[in-house]
Parts: sequence; structure tokens; C-alpha cells
Amino acid sequence: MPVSDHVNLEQFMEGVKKRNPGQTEFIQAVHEVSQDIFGFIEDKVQYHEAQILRRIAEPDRIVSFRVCWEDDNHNIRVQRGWRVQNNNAIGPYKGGIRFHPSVNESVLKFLAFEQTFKNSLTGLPMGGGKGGANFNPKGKSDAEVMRFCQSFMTELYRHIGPETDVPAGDIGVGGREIGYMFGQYKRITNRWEGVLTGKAIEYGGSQMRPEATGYGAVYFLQNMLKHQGMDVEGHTAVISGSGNVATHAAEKITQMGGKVLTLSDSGGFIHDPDGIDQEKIDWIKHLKNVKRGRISEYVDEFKGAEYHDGKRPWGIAADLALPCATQNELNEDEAKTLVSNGVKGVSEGANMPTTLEGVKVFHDAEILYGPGKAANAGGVAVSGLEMSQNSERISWNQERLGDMLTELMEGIHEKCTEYGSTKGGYVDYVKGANIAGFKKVADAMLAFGVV
Ligand code: NDP
Ligand code: 2IT
Repeated sequence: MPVSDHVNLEQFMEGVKKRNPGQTEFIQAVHEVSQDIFGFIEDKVQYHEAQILRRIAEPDRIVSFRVCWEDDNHNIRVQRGWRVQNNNAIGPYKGGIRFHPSVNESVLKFLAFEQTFKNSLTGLPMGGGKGGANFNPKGKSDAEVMRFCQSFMTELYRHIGPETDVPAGDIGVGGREIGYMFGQYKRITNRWEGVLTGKAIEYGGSQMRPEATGYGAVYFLQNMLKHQGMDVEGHTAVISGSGNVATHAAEKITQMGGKVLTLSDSGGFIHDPDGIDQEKIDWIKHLKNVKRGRISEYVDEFKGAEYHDGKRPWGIAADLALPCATQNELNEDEAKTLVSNGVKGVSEGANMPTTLEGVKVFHDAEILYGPGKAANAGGVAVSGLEMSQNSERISWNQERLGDMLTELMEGIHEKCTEYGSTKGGYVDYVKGANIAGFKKVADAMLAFGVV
């Protein structure tokens, strides 16, 4: 028997910490997954012998590069860009690009690691990757964002391709940035191909892709609630963020007859006791995507709402909670507050928004809790469908994509219940998602031998 056979979870995590010093987000993500995988593989010697978990927790490769650009005042600016290609056992690397000053190697490694399990869960043939740069798009002109995107792609293009690695959007990267990057890729390579997803409809984008992550997170929540005989309808919801995921989650909650009480940005949150309805959501979309303003401006437009500067929304009592902003935005104390205020279901639009301690609070209270890698997989799933449409040179209509998204989210929920159901009837969706996501990737890796 190989020595690794005798490694327990604590020893495994010690090794991860030693090999990735200071990379707290990456270590947190590996820890969360490993807790469940150790139990699952305990009696499965083939996974131990092949060191599968250890291999998934070591990215296939990381490319790091200088991104040099000129601002509107003719200053030369230098940023750092990365692409983390975590695992391509079941398909080309796939995952978003994030532009935010907090981006570093640890953040992108955690995201690429999570993406590997998420993409596996969708059932589509996609491996896991993530990229980005420590560039802050806030306050930059369109021309500056364009020059940055072009410079970023001037290096990235050589590492990606429709059969190799297909990036998309994430925090700070939406339709505008994807357009600039796709244009530059096409200019350099002289090839029109589906190398990015999240494109606009005019040049190969998919219907439903902008909506898919937020809508999917609500479908997942609805699936969890239905499984316990409940429904979104008639329930209040607190949501964080006011970007792509948050606004579409709010839209779907509203369409299903729920009432959204909060949205936020990095400055603070707004609380609207009358509910943030479709008209208000449309106003926020315009504020964020066109005016590029702050959520605080909402209270000047809609009377009866309050702005809480520098605060997060988890203190507002609600039946449902959807963290849709960023990692570690919901901690142990905030989870306790949500539980004591009677929250019934939590669905993560963001990636790893709840700390490990917060997750434990939800589990101990047996709250329905859908982790990001399952709940927000609708976005990458429709990205997968965008890839298929690009390869086939066709475009499916909105209705068909809407149906496919609904089915994909049902499928993910089913996989989670298959591996996460406990004797008492409670579903541990974290465990279910981790094991189901792991198994497909692990079995593919076994088939390849030692590579
Ligand atoms: P956007 O850039 O569209 O929106 C991000 C939102 O989160 C903004 O309101 C932003 O506020 C807020 N935010 C970002 N960083 C912080 C922070 N450090 N503290 C507080 N608020 C913050 O991004 P998305 O909506 O696309 O992404 C949101 C989350 O969803 C991320 O975790 C992302 O990884 C995840 N996700 C996205 C998918 C997609 O398809 N887009 C798919 C699956 C997951 P501000 O404007 O002030 O920065
Ligand atoms: O975290 C994610 O799943 C995304 N940012 C979307 C990735 C994608 O390839 O659509």
C-alpha cells in the first residue's frame, strides 16, 4: 500500500497548507471539499492509490503575466494577469475572468478548484479554470477598459482556444469586457471561434446566458424548497450584490411571487420594505451597467428605502437569503443572525460566499443550504450550451434555453440529493455536490493512468 493511504484529513490539509503558504482562500476551498471526499473515498482504494484528490488540488498549470496599458492621462500602468488551468479531465478548461483589485493567485486557485467540481456537476463536458487581473474597472473610462482588455488578451490568447480553454465573465467582467476581449482575440488570430462565452447575441452569444446564474440560483432554491414541501412564492428574500448575478436572482424571486428586500454593493446595502420589483430592478441594471453608479443612489429614486453605509444585509429578517457578491461575505455571526431570524433557505449565487464556520451554523440548524458550486452552476451550464451552439453554428431560441436551464438545475439538485441525503431526511447539499462533482472527474482521471 502506498504511504498516502494512511494520510488522514488533518495530515492532508497540513500538506496543502505547506505547499500553498498564505493562500487562505485556496486552502479554505480545498478544506471544504476534502472533508466530504475523505469520507467518500475511505473504502475506495483506487482513488487513494492514484492520489486523485491531491492531483485535483494541484492546478495543471498557472500562467502569470504582465498587463501593460496606458490610461487617459497617458500614464503607463502595469497590472498582473493570470489564468489558472486547474483540471481538464472531462473537457476543455472553462471558467470566468475576474477583474478586481483583490484578485491574486490564491483567489483564482480557489475559484478554479471550485469550478472543476461545479462544471462536473452540470453534466456537460467542461474542465475547470479561472483567470483575471488585479485591475480595478471602477472609475475607468470605456477607452481605458478597452485598452486594458486588449492588452490582457494580447497575452491570454496564446493560452486559450475553443478546444483548450474557454473563459467567460465574473466580477468586473460583463458584456462590455467580453466584447473587447473577443474583438482582440479575433484580430490577433484571424479566427472567429467560440473562445469566450457570455458574448452578445449579435456575435455568437447565447440566449439566457446573462440571466442564467441568477435565475439558476433561484431554481436551485426552489428545488430545495419543493423537496421539503415549500415554495419561493409568498416569501421574503435578502440578496447581496447588485451585479449580474444579484439582479437576475432578484428578478426571478420576484417573478416567482417572492419579495426582495435588499441588494448591496461594496459600499453598503439598501433595504426596501416595499420590495424591489421589476421596475426597480431595471433601474438598478441601468445604474450598474450604463451609468456605473453606486447602490446608495437608489434611495434618492425610491422613497421608503434606506441605505446602510458600510454594512451587509444579513441583519434584515427574511425567509430566504442569496449571497450574490463575493467570497466570505457571510460569516458565522451573520449566519446565526439569519437562523435566529427564521431563514428557511440559503442559495449561493456567489462562489464561496459563506465562511466554513457559517456553513456549519446552517448545517447544525438543518437550514436548506445550497453551496455555490451547485446553486450558481446555471451560468457555466448555459456557457456550455453557448459553446455547443458556436460549434454547431446555430442559435437556439430563448424558450429552449430557458427549458434547458431549468432541467440542468433540476439535474444538479437530483445529484446533490443522491449523494447528500441523510437518514433523517435532511439533505447535506455541500456533501452531495462535492461527491457527485468529484466522482466524474476522478473516474476520468483513473482512466488516463498516471498523467
Ligand atoms: P458583478 O461584477 O456583476 O457584480 C459583483 C457585485 O458584487 C457588485 O455589486 C459588487 O459591488 C459586489 N462586490 C464585489 N466585490 C465585493 C466585495 N469585496 N465586497 C462587497 N461587495 C462586493 O459580478 P457577478 O454578479 O458576475 O458575480 C458575483 C458573484 O457571483 C461572484 O462571486 C462570482 O464569482 C459569482 N458567479 C458569477 C457568475 C456569472 O455568470 N457572472 C457565475 C457563477 C458565479 P461593487 O460594484 O461595489 O464592486
Ligand atoms: O463562477 C462561474 O461559474 C462563472 N463565473 C461563469 C463561468 C463560465 O464559464 O460561464
